[in-house]
This record gives sequence, C-alpha cells and structure tokens, in this order.
Amino acid sequence: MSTPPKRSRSEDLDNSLEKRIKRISIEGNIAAGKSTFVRLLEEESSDWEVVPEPIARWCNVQTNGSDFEDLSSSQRSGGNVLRLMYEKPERWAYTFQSYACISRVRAQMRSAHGKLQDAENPVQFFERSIYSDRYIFASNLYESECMNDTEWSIYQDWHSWLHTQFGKHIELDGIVYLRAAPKKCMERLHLRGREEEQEIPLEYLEKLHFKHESWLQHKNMSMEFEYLKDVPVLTMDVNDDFKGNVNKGADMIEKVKEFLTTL
Ligand code: UDP
Ligand code: D5M
Ligand code: MG
Repeated sequence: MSTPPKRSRSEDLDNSLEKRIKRISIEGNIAAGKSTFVRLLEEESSDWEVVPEPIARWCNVQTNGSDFEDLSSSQRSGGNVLRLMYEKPERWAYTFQSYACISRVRAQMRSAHGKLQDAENPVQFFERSIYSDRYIFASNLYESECMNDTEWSIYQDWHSWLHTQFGKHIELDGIVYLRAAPKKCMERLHLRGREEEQEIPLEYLEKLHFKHESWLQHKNMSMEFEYLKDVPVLTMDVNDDFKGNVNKGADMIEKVKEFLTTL
C-alpha cells in the first residue's frame, strides 16, 4: 500500500487555522454604516481580520491612488459596472451580480490567513456575504424585472455550484445585522456622496430593507442553504450615529465580543 503524500507544516497550520477561525458577516442596507463599523473592528484586536466589500473599492470612493493602482484591469472595469448597473439595470444586472459575487468569494478566500496565523481566537469579519448577494440584491433585481427568468436561473445555478465548491472556506458562524431605517440610509448615502448612487430612490432602499428584515429579523426567507437557519444573528440598531460617538462605538464592540463568546 502506498503511503499518502506528506503534508507540509504550513499546510497543517492552514488546516488547523481553517477549523478554529470564526467567520462573521456584517450585513445591512446600503450606507447603513458597515464599512465604518468594520474599520472599528479592525482596530480592536490583532486576532480580528476584516474583509471589506470589493465593490467599495471599485467605486474608488474611500481608496487612495495607490490602492487603485493595485487593482487588476478586470477590477477597474468593475467600477464602471456599478455605474452601468444603476444607469441601465435591465442590461447590466446579471453581469454585475455575477462579477460582484465572484469578486467577493475571491476576496474572502484570498484574505485568509496571514494575519491570523498566530491568533488565539481568530475571527474574520466579512462586509456582506454571498447570501446577501443572492437573496437581497440579485433577487430584488429579478423581482424588479431587471433580470429575466433565464438569467435568474443561470445565476442561481452558478451561485449554488460556487457554494458547493468553496462553501467550506466562507460559510458563516454568525451574522451581525446593522439595522437602520431606509430614510436614515438615504441620508448617509447622500452624505457619503458616491457618485454612482446619487439617483437611487428611497423605494429601492425600502425594498432592500424589507428583504433584510425578512431574512434576519422575521427569519421567514426561504433559502437553499439549510445551515443558515441555525446561524445566530446579532442585531444592532444604528439609526443613531456611532461614528464619532466613542461610547456607542465601544458599546457595539462589546456586544460583538459577547456575541463571539456564544458561538
Ligand atoms: N456614517 C455616519 N454615521 C454613522 C455611520 C456612518 O454618518 O454612525 C456615514 C459614513 O461616514 C458614510 C455613510 O454614513 O459617509 C455610509 O457609511 P458606510 O460607508 O460605512 O456604509 P456602508 O454602505 O458600508 O454600510
Ligand atoms: O455598497 C455596495 C453598492 O453596490 C451599493 O450601491 C449597492 C450595490 N450592489 C448591487 N448589488 C450588490 C451586491 N450583490 N452586493 C453588494 N452591493 C451590491 P454599500 O454601500 O457598501 O452597500
Ligand atoms: Mg461599505
């Protein structure tokens, strides 16, 4: 009988880290405050790693020149795809959703595990997940007739396959839901001033809000991924500003720490 090939020490380390790591997705409507919050999390502990949403980088709103130069040519075209999607969703929704999801998987898998190799209690915080891609954004675009039946079927088939292939690296242990009223998100969206988003109507944010509520608050959204039903959700109201409010920020971090001890 042949002996199995020997695994290297770094492969062993990777495998044990893979098992110990906790993965938490920060979910919430557009401009609820997710990026602001993950920046606070990142500063809190060297055991914690943050994976920002790649879409924010494509828009190049909060990145500097050198960050932008790091992007590949396909990522650079992503910035245009966000604009195209808002300008002509019935043409670009499918393209955008497939690109958004594949980029997210790539970012979430690539990010592990350099920083966390020596962490005692390693945690990865993802800004959104492949579940919000599908069940919030893509689904809303389909229901708004911006994707036809064929595009929606292909997207779902592709998404399920992606999950089968890579799920074990990106499946969640917990979800933090940053909950804010659509009107508050609209205010913050204007405050942020990302050019591509300035024409978004309140009705669009309301639709996304109801989808978040159905998934994370009422828990009556039907989803293909059984395990998600049992993934604990921590909901935090972010209608009052936490940015620039040291006490509220610290309180939110404390809640996350408590939440982690229950997982
Ligand atoms: N923001 C704010 N108060 C808060 C949280 C966020 O004024 O308590 C602002 C933030 O500075 C940004 C906008 O709201 O201008 C949207 O925040 P972010 O980009 O974090 O939202 P995301 O879309 O990532 O959820
Ligand atoms: O930024 C994310 C922006 O991208 C926001 O304008 C919504 C839009 N969008 C469309 N589809 C998606 C998917 N699938 N995931 C995430 N964002 C999407 P933010 O302000 O961080 O919400
Ligand atoms: Mg963001």
